[in-house]
Formats: sequence, structure tokens, C-alpha cells
Amino acid sequence: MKWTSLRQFVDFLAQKNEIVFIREEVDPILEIAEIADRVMKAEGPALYFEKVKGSPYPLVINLYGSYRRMSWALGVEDLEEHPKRLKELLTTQPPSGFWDKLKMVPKLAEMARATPKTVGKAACQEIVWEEVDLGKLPILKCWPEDGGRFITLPMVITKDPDTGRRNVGLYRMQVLDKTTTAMHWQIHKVGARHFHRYKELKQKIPVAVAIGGDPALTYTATAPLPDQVDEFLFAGYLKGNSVELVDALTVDLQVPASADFILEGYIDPEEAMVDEGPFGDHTGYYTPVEPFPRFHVTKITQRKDPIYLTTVVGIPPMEDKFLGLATERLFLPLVQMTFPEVIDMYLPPEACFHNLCILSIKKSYPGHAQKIMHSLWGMGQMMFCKCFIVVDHDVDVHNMTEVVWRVSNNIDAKRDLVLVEGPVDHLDHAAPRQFVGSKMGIDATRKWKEEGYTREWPRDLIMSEDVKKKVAALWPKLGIPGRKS
Ligand SMILES: Cc1cc2nc3c(=O)[nH]c(=O)nc-3n(C[C@H](O)[C@H](O)[C@H](O)COP(=O)(O)O)c2cc1C
Ligand SMILES: [Mn+2]
Repeated sequence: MKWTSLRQFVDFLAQKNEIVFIREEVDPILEIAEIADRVMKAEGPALYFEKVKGSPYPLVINLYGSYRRMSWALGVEDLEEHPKRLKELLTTQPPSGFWDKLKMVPKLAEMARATPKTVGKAACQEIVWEEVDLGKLPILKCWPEDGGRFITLPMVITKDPDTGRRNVGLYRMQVLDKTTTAMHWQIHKVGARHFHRYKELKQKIPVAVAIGGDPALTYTATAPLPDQVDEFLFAGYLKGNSVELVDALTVDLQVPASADFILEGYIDPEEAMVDEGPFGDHTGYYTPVEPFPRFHVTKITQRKDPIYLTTVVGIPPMEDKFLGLATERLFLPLVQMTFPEVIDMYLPPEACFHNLCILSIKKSYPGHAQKIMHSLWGMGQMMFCKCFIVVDHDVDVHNMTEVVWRVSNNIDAKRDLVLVEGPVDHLDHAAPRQFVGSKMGIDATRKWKEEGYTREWPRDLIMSEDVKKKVAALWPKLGIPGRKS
């Protein structure tokens, strides 16, 4: 499963009965969003709209909207294959002897295969538009009070002016007119950092935006990778082969060869900011109007037979639940590399992921739960977490029945609540001031004597094994309906 185009993936989904082709003409203004929202809430199929009112291009939405499709998009049958492989890679000891070195070779080859490769000719440049007109694309207006139409799954490619290092981030783009959009890179994101650096240098920023292509690429643009890690390298690692890149036609950037559409252009940091929003956001609320830079599109290229890839965000759960789930699973081994005491991690989609994080840890010293909260508040986009709940290693963090039982029983509010202040997500509307607010941690682990708990911690209820066995043997004779054992 190594996708070379979005269409190839769509064909695969068709074989698997995981996509519905809609022939009826539908309006990209609100109608597609309403249809997609209903399907997303039911974890239904991907939707391919053949006729979008006002555009010659077909549109696909809810591509990632199930566990299976998310796994396939990343080239595997089961998403869990990725953290397993990552864990192996990360826990590989530096080789000491000859045999160890030999054993390392396949792992190094795996990494080498992941490096992006430049090609001379690419599908994404098969057609070059004579004139830029964003109005031709089937861009959605998602919610009634939205400020306009938004490109919701763009891979925004920029380069660090000092190091030349590439970044790919998924930042929505509101169409302003035929040739310009707003660029919604939030204050903490790498795109925004590049913007401020170019502003200091008084230079325009070359920007390229890719839409569609190999479905693994769009995922990696959403992944909270460290600034220095190239999203396309990470995609190559996930796919097991290099992402093919081609030089953009008019800007000094490379773009993924497999993309369906490429928008090339620039942002001028000297230019006035534009009003971006309102936008019905993934928080489930409207994000109000805020100033963001204007992106000038100077060239559009496309495949011969392109599909416009998009999504709609809103009150969870939506399609992005599965993009977030992929991140939760893929980043667990990375968290564990630094903090091996972390057993598992759950970011409930209802909490828009970063608002709540439930962690199980193998506690080995007093105050360990607090240490892990503070560590993760200092780790990349985990800083946005408004509430950490830390439980012991034997609690299944994905089982909310167990989590609620353990947490509500185990905590003493005064002792177990940690309150801190610091940066919060750009979209957080609860903080008294934008960007800074408070966060809490709940230590729901068993308390130790050294933590000031001098009473006897109660034991878990566990039935004895011999009784369990006896009842299992008896069960068929009991005539109790509804349970096999
Ligand atoms: C559907 C979707 C839409 C998103 N929209 C935005 C956005 O408009 N602005 C933004 O800064 N981040 C947005 N994000 C989150 C970023 O893509 C994510 O934080 C990513 O890691 C940023 O990459 P960077 O670290 O290279 O900047 C969105 C994520 C998803 C899944
Ligand atoms: Mn990045």
C-alpha cells in the first residue's frame, strides 16, 4: 500500500466499499458540509462529489474518517503497526560488535529510503493554469457564519530563511478574492515563525501549497513534529519509500509530485494583515475575526485528472478525530523515548485532543505524576494541554468507565490538583487573555506514604482464579442468557 496519487487511493476505497460516489449536483456553500457532517458523525464512508456547483473539479471529503481508512492512508492495515516500528527504531541501541552493526543495516536502509527524492517531471504540474482564479476550485463554505470559503486541507510549504530547512504545516486558508487568501498559521506554529523571520529580514516569503496527492502527506502536515523535522521525510519513513518532490515552477521551493493541485506564490510581511474568519472551528465554536497575512497566489498547477481534497471541522467528533488519533498513536513511542515510564496515552476527541490528556505511568518515586505533567507541558504542542490526568500503569486509559471510576475515587482535591500558568492554544476561548492561561493536572495515582498518605491504600477487588475457573466450567449449565461465559 504505497499510494502514488489520491485517485489511486480513492479507487482502492471504492474496491473496499468505503467511498460513496455522489452524482447529484451539490452546492459547496454549506450543503456539502451539512452532508459530510452527518456522515462523519456516523463514522460513515468517504464521499466523492462528482458535480460541485460552480466548479469543474470533483471533491473528496471524509477520506480519513474511519480507523481503517486512516490506517490505509498511512500505508498499513492497522495504525498500530507504525508505533511498533517506530518503537523498534527508537529503542535500537548503538551497535557495539560486528553482528550488531550488521543488524543495524536494514534500519539504516529504512531511514535512507525515507529521504525525499527530487524528480524532473511530476503529475502535479501536468497542467499549468493560464490565469489564477481560485473561484474555479470547489472550495467550501462550512458554517453559516463563516467569513467565506476556506481551503481546509492545504499543505503549506515554507523554508526557514536561515537554515533553508523546509516546513510543511496544515493551516487553513480563507479565499479573499480570485488570487489571494488569508494564511491562518497560528502564533505557535512553524509557518508563523518563518513569517516573523522573513519580516525581520524585510523579505517576501515564498510559499507553495499542495492539495491532495498521496494521502499520507496531508496527515504529516498535521503532525506535531519538532521544528527541525521535515514532514516529507517523516512521510517517507511512514511509507517506506521516498516522497517524490519537484521544483515549483515560480518559487524556490519543492512540492510533492503526487499532489492534485499546487498553489505557488508569496506573502509580503510588509503588507497589511487581513481579516480572517469567523470560522466554525474544530473546537465546535466560531473562531472570531483575527488578523492574518495575505497569501498571493501567482501560479496554479494541477494533475490532468485532479480531485480536490477537503474536510469540514466542527463539534466533535468529525473527520479530524482520526488525524488526531494517528498522532496520539504515532507519538506515544516518541514520548516514551524520553519518558519510558509512560505506558499509554489517550487524548479524547471530544476534548479536541489537546485539551485533555489521560496518561498511565509506572510510578517509581513520590511525585512522579507531577513530574510527568510538567515534562509534557514542556514538550512541543503538548504545551496546549489544559488538563492532564495521570493514572497508574494498570489502568486502561482508553476505557472511560475505568478512568472515571479510578480518578473520582482516588483523588483528594487539595492534594492532587496541580495548577500552572503558561501558553495556551491560539484558539482557546476560555483563557482570560488570548494565548496565556492556566492548566491543571490531576494526579489520580495511588498515593504513597512518602507523598504524605499515611493510611493504608485499599486493595483492588479481584476474584480468585480457582473460583473463576469453576464458574467458567459451570456457566453453560446455568442457562443465563446473553453471556457465553
Ligand atoms: C483539519 C485541521 C485543520 C487545522 N488548521 C490549522 C490552522 O488553520 N492553523 C494552524 O496553525 N494549525 C492548524 N491545524 C494544526 C496544525 O496543522 C498542526 O499544529 C501542525 O502540527 C502544525 O505544523 P507545524 O508544527 O509544522 O507548524 C489544523 C489541523 C487539522 C487536523
Ligand atoms: Mn513542522
